[in-house]
Amino acid sequence: MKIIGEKINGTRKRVARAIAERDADFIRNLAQKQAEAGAAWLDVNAGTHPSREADDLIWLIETIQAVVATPLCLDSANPAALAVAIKAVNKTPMINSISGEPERLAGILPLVAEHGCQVIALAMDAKKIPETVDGRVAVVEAVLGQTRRAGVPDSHIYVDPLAMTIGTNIQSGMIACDTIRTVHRAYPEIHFTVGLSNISFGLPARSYINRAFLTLALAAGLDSAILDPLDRELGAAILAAELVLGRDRHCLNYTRAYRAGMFESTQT
Ligand code: THG
Repeated sequence: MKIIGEKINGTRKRVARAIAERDADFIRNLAQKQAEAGAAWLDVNAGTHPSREADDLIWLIETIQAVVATPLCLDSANPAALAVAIKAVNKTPMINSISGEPERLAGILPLVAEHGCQVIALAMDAKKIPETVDGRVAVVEAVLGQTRRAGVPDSHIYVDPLAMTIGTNIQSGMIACDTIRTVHRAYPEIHFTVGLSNISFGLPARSYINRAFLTLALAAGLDSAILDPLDRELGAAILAAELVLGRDRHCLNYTRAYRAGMFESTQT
């Protein structure tokens, strides 16, 4: 499974401060730590200041690229900010995200097609996030109709079924898993991702819930996730789940991680 490192996110207080103060050391450290921990992409979210978002994104991108070569996942719903940010990246980025919302599709899909980006497609439209699996699958199918028409290959799409907190809907975990399973069967080339920690929002001892959900979602077809790559317990749970699912040939990743000391009970 590929990890999208979540830590450079301006909705987190400490990161918001680092962005406001142009504290490059703090951002560089987050980038290096996540890259060393094996993140395949680093999510970059400048926070929610529309007037500053493009400038803040450019500063983040340049600061990160000065220390790591890991590709970036540009996390913004703002087409204008994304258009500017795409010009600042060294490697073709992943775009986070499009949805069934017509304005977002019209603004972002042409950028994705022009630059050959991978893109996260949320299972929601302008109205809302559908409550049922059938509703989410229908939104995904409509979005895939548009991405195909724009010439974006299915293999560049990462469908995010949207994990909503189980605290307000006890079925949330199964709705996300069944959405993945259904889309996976109909569109074998499509990838999947999920913002892992949403599932446990508002509940205690969240890490157990996150790990149980991740394991079940992996079995349904999940092949990437937005999470904290520095969480070693979570990393161990992922390795074990992939091993049991038959996705770790000769148990190589698991045994290598063991030998590297990954399973020793040290804190990150
Ligand atoms: N889907 C997609 N993109 C997303 C989300 C999604 N982007 C944003 C978010 N959801 C995923 N990213 C984060 C980033 C940080 C946290 C949660 C989700 C977070 N961090 C904790 C904190 O800030 O205190 C703890 C982590 C830490 O200790 O470092 O909560 O669903 N497509």
